[in-house]
Amino acid sequence: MKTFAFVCVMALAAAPLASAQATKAPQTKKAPAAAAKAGSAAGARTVEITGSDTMKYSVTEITAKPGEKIHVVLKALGTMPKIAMAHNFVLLQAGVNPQDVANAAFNARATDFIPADMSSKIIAHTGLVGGGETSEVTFTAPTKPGKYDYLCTFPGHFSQGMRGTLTVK
Ligand SMILES: [Cu+2]
Repeated sequence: MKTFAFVCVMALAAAPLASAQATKAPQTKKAPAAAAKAGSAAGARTVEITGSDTMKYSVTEITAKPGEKIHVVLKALGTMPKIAMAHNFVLLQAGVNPQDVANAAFNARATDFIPADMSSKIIAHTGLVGGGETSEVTFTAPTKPGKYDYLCTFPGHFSQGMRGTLTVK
């Protein structure tokens, strides 16, 4: 009984160490490439966002001036295969329910989870990125002050909290 308990304690102690090392290494290695690419959208302010295997954005609040040019660079961290874990950034027009877009996206794998019949509800979106990939989009923030939702439309990610808000003021 005593031996069993000791083994359990050792396993618990080792787990956090291993996961901390695993998440640290890729970030430092690949950061320079993303930064070099971000300079391409002239005159726009760059916002870098990462998406993780835990289905979260690193940035969930963006503030912009009315009509400001914004350049979003989305990078997927993580090691899962793209078919099981990928991310995008989809910015919605004011008043659009992100749940409706997430629901429609479930059946839109052929278009990388961008529902074709919802283009009028979307201000801008990146491509779909798997682990280590980067996609970027430049757009002009709405001129009307207010809050605009953005979300990842990969199935299940919105309900896991992969969403954020662009505030124009
Ligand atoms: Cu996602």
